[in-house]
Amino acid sequence: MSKPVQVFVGLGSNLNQPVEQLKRAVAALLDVVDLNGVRCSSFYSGKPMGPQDQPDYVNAVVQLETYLKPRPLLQILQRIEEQQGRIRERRWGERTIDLDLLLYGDQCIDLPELTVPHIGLAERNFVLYPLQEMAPDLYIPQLGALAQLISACPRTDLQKIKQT
Ligand code: ROI
Repeated sequence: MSKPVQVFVGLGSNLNQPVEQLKRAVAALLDVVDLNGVRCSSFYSGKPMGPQDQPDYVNAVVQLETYLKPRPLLQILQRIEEQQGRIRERRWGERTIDLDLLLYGDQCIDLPELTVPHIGLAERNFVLYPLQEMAPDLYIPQLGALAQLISACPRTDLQKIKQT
């Protein structure tokens, strides 16, 4: 085996105790033998992107290393969503837990079930700011330097949550 791929996963929840949902998802990722060096950003709270008649979100980004190919990795993320009883009522609506494969090394992936870099990444402050905390010098394929994207994406209402 050559080198593991560096992966970033976005976590989001706005139902059923979002902070606990995120903690559970991080614990589940730490438990997967094929995922190494799992570390999580701070948790952030913010207003929903999309319909405003839903609770605020809690978001974070996890960085990890793996030799898994994108599809098996995606299946692991989906299994964790299912284990946490993922509810998704409507498009762009409330959800118990979302695990989005944001970045897979420097690869661009365009499959029916998976687009990497994740669609909308450049407009989502709740992804960019936690990413900056983890990897300030990151370069995002097709989109450019993270620092550049951050400078074009206002932080607005995004707040770091104090963690105990
Ligand atoms: N808005 C925020 N703030 N955080 C999310 O994780 C999130 N996820 C989504 C939509 C509905 C687009 N809005 C969000 O899927």
